[in-house]
Amino acid sequence: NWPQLLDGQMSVLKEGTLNRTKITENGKRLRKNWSSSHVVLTELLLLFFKDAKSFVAGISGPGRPEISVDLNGAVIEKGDKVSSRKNVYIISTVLCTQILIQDDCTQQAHSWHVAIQNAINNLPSR
Ligand code: I3P
Repeated sequence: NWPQLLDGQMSVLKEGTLNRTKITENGKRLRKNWSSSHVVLTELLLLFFKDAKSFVAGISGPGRPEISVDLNGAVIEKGDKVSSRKNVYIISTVLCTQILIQDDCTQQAHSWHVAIQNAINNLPSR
């Protein structure tokens, strides 16, 4: 199992494999490009790594995340309307970036939804 602390700063709340695609970046629509990703949820960030190996390599080292989502002000909702896939959730950030996450296993997808929503609800107030 992974260390409790990531670079001594962030606790890992949940991690595992999910399909993901970015559909909007800074308000600009992107072409969907689904791929499998090693996803790491921390108290403040949702991180998407190429694979588990690059997560182990260290967040600031060679294994830095491909996508880093700031959970502050972010919203997660069901994404059925934006994809033909099942169990899709859409995460929208303050800076108008949107990521879809998906898993064929309804249970898995649901547990990620719950975990991410909880992390958003539990963000330290400023
Ligand atoms: C897209 C690809 C995506 C699909 C998307 C297509 O085509 O098939 O998988 O999204 O549908 O446009 P292309 O490979 O040519 O870019 P979903 O799998 O999420 O349905 P969309 O245009 O309705 O978003």
